[in-house]
Amino acid sequence: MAEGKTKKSGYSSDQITVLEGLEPVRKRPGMYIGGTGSEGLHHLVWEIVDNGIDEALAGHATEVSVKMLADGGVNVIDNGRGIPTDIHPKTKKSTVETVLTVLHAGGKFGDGGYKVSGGLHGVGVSVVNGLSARLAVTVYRDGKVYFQEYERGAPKSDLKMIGKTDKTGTEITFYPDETIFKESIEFNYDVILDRLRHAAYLTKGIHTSLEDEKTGRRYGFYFEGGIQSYVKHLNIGKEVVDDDIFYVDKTLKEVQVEISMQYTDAYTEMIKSFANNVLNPDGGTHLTGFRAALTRVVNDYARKQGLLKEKEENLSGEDTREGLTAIILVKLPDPQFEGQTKNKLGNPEVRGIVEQVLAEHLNYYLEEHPGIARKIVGKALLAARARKAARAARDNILRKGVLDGASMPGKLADCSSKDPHNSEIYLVEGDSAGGSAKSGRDSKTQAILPLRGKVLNVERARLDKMLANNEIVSLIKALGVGIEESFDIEGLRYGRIIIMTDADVDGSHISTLLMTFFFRYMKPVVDGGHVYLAKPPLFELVKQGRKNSVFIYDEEELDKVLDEIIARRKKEGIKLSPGDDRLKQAGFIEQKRYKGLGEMDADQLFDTTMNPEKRVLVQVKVEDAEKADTIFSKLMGTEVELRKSFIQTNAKFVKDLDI
Ligand code: 0RA
Repeated sequence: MAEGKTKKSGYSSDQITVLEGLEPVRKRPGMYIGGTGSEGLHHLVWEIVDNGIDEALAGHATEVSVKMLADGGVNVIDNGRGIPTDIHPKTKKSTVETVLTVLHAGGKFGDGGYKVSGGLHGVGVSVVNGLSARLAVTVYRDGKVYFQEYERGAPKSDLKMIGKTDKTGTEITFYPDETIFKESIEFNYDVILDRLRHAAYLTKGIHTSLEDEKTGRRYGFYFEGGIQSYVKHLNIGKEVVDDDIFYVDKTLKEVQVEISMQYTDAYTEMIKSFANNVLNPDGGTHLTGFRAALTRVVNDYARKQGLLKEKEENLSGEDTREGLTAIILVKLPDPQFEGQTKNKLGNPEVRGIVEQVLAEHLNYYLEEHPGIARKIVGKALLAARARKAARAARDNILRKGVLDGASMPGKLADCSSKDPHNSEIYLVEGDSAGGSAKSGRDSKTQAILPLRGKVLNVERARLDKMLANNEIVSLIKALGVGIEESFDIEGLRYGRIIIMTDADVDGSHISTLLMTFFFRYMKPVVDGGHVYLAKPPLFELVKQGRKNSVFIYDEEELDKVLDEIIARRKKEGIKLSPGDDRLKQAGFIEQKRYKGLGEMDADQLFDTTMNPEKRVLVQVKVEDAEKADTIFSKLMGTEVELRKSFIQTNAKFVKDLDI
């Protein structure tokens, strides 16, 4: 069979070997880049960029620039050492060709401590090559310029020396293969920019930049402060306890520990931990070490200064972290991750190392900055007191039995099915839409809980206040999972929790609030993939007699649908109405814009937004909920101006989730 292929395509035997080498990637791209949607497509960029960042981490590069080309390609340049051009002993090809055509050869061939990157990414540039229709590589090294081109992973010729240079580095231009990325091969400027911003925060001394040839947009990042700048960025819009930002960078037993932190007046903590520049959303040994040191040092200081009296109990870890924003970054030769998703750092030695580094430097910092130290301790003492008061108030409320008993909230229209796999609950904005949803629903499987007004600002509210809020109590009771210590995912009464709000700014605010609530208080519900956003239509294209309307859910979809219908009508020989009114040409009499759920009657609401056969649901992923959480802190920040601008620029937030 392979022979047949050879003849047909006329590949040389060398090329066949390469194709066979990269075949697994083309056959199962998902295994290497997660999928062939937008995320997978962007993974190609990360792969190349991360190689440039690796060079910077190893102390050989200071720049990584990305250009989105007008013809759809992506060009990435770094000023690292350049991929070696010598003949590789194993493959007998240039190392450049080896790195680009042999799976897992992208790494630096296990030459000791160098390759600190990855864990999650770092599958290798060969993967990018295998998934590109075309790829060109230019290497600047040893005073010379080398060049090679590939088509669908196969080299068009050997690596050639094409000139002289005094630079070093690697330049790769690739064109994603549209037969693999069937959905789209269009890159998103903001997504790439965000990645480059973070790369610049995490890698001290690196300049990253992005240019979009089509729009002329360009932007560059360089943060002299590295993760200190990152903390500053995260705290924009928050009141800080002191302008000074704690920072330490120390290497102990081959593990480089970098920590930066600053307290704000928020109630929640925002601590991000990274290993070799990869975010570990579930923390791990670095985070544990960090927490241990912080709790110990703050308590020791408070005791020593008499701020905590002998008979008073220690501040809890939670108290010392209230309002804290921190970045923990460790770099180690052999990172190990726990679990399938690799979201948690596992190396046991890291815990003690981080703890020791932080304890030593924080101790020193507090001694050197007594003013700040007092404020930090004062804040933790306040947190402890508030927490105790809140707990007492909460217990008091709980004792009254608000969450007890089988009684369901009055506003809930429950479904008759008691099987969570076969039940879903719609959380509906407003009583009027709630009413329509109740009449339109399939009462066997669909429960409706109308939520009035702005739910509750969970950013500022503590649990006692939350339990005093009827909407929140109704929600907790309806879901059946309890809260805090009593939280138990096993009690979940519905397999799907669907947030249904208007497609406007208020609606996205409410869904952001709800996502934040789930993220903060019911994370396993989000982790389990139970939370969804319903997508009500934006337009109805109305036909004569108001029958067979077509509903449009996305602004961009409108033109496409009209195009399709007009084309089809032409093909079918239907005489189109004269003039250039495309709506009429497509056979509609009106284009109705929906501003809110309340404008639809019960049947329409069911048909467009709740009918399992037709509706559009967007599953809320943990990243989305986390994003909501961050946006939320900003929304609720104390600076009103900032809050305003944020609501305006993020009015389309819910839509952004739909990637
Ligand atoms: C193999 C070995 C070395 C560096 C690289 C590959 C390398 C790959 C890429 C991809 C994009 N930019 C890159 N920069 C470097 C080590 C080089 C040495 O030991 O001199």
